[in-house]
Amino acid sequence: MVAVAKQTYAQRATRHPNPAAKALLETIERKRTNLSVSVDVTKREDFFRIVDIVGPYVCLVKTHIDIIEDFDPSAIERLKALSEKHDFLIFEDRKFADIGNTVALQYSAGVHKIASWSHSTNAHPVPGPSIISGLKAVGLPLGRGLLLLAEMSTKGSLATGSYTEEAVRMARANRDFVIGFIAQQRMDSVGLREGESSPDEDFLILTPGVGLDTRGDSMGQQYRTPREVVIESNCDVIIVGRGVYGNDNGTNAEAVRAQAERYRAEGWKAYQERVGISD
Ligand code: S5P
Repeated sequence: MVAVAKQTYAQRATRHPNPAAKALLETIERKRTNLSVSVDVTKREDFFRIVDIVGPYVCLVKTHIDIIEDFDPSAIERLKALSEKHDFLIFEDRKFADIGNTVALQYSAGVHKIASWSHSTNAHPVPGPSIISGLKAVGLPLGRGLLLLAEMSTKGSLATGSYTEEAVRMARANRDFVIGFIAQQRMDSVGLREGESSPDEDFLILTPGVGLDTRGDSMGQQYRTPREVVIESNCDVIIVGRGVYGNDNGTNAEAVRAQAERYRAEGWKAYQERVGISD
């Protein structure tokens, strides 16, 4: 069997059993982009302006819907319309971390009703497998997918070693719903017990902490380049926030567009080099 990291997105799409993962792999291949832009701004108009500019260059728009100050339900309709216009999927970066019953409510209800519009979301494995059961009860019937935070990009992260290994084991026990990890490297050989061989699985690795012009911020974030992430660490999707829209809420539309195109090109070139294909 060819290692997952050496397969093309198209090959992986044909075999993936989860509809959210399959759709993401197909979108990546169709649009030739493994870039996800994380749109972390607090005003609706800034949010939608950035999404409309970066839309053609991304496979996935990552949201923190709870930081939008002037949110109302029509914002979701507008986001869905842009997702259709530009052919991207939506990932609400909610980072659930509570007991099963609570996360099921947070995922399905409240102001944001995340499960009704977000193709994928993520959770910290810290509560143990019950967090997956809670989210799965809501998300699986809707064809959603879950990403577990197996590692973090921040300085001093506690998500290392046996914590990361247990996260991978939790995912392996729930392959119908857990589609991959937020992590800094591939997890294929992580968490295997002595004598266990690598199972036939395809977990997507989505990686934040990506930047071309700086190595970090003043609050513990650490950046690596798309090449480091995609070639050295074999990750699948690069997640870029401020590297694309800067520190001024993406006011300069042309600069945002140019950065989105730059990160898209870097991420795609690195992928092609990894799997050994050219145009
Ligand atoms: O380990 C992580 C996990 C996540 S999801 N490190 C991260 O930075 N993130 C998210 O990625 C973070 O919440 C933010 O939305 C984005 C990175 O933004 P940037 O502006 O630093 O690129």
